[in-house]
Amino acid sequence: ISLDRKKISIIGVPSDYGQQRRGVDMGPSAMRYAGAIERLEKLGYDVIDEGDISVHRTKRNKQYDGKLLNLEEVLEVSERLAKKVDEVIKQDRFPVILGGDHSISIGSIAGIRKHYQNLGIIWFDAHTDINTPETTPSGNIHGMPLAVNLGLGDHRLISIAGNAPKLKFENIVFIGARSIDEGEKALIKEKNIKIFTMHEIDRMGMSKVIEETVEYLKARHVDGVHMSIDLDALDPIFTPGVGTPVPGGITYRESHLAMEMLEEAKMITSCEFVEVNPILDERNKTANTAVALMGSLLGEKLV
Ligand code: 6HN
Ligand code: MN
Ligand code: MN
Ligand code: MN
Repeated sequence: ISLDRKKISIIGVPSDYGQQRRGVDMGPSAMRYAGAIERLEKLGYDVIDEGDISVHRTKRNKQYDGKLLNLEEVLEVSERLAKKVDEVIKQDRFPVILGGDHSISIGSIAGIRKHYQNLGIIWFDAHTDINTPETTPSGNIHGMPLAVNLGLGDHRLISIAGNAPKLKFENIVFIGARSIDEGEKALIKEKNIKIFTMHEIDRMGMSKVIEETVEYLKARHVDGVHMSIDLDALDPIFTPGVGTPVPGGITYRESHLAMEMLEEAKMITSCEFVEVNPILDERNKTANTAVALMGSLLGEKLV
């Protein structure tokens, strides 16, 4: 799939089942309202808004299955999303996925992975979302999508769209992390996963961080790269509308530079924008930032 073909499909995933704060299910609406489709059309893309994956709103939050909150609902959404993403890529269109909380990555990566043998992942996030049912402090599945895609965790989650692990530890790059649970730290160290925490961003600058990210993934010979951005990667000053804000994050300009450099690298083959919660936001600031980043990632220039 190549962005040169100028065909994009927007897929909304109005799910808040991966965590316990209401409102993140309205993220896709907030990003559409912030002008996502018009912004991409202005760049010359043929944009199809595929609408939202259907998410049932019947049961809520109370039923734990072991330590996995809303497991049945997350499974259902993930299966549907994986199928939709698969269809879109089959049509040779570039998927832009709008969340929803970060548990949606279970389905998006499961769908994307069918088209790549050696998929790379760039994960912008204050967190590392690599908890397992054993290490989770919360039971919230939005803290687990990478573990699931690596084949760790509940068997029903890891077998969405096929049993084989969807990702390799060495094909993941974390950028912006500053809140990592003990169990996650142990796994990141054990598997030697590439990570640029806020410390590295401070020391090296975002420019060098992205250069090294691109070099690293090229050296891994990835055949596609999925860019997943949790808006809590940015400092809450710029993106207050997120469920799990952590101070000391990426600045507005640093985030744009990252997107601009990834666009120049012509490496990204799918992307998603998650954890936008308009209920917690200030005048749709977080959705506006997400859509501006989308513009930069997909080729918008300052002049
Ligand atoms: N997110 N590490 C914490 C947990 O509950 O597992 C927070 C996860 C946040 C997840 O922001 O996508
Ligand atoms: Mn249902
Ligand atoms: Mn996060
Ligand atoms: Mn996340």
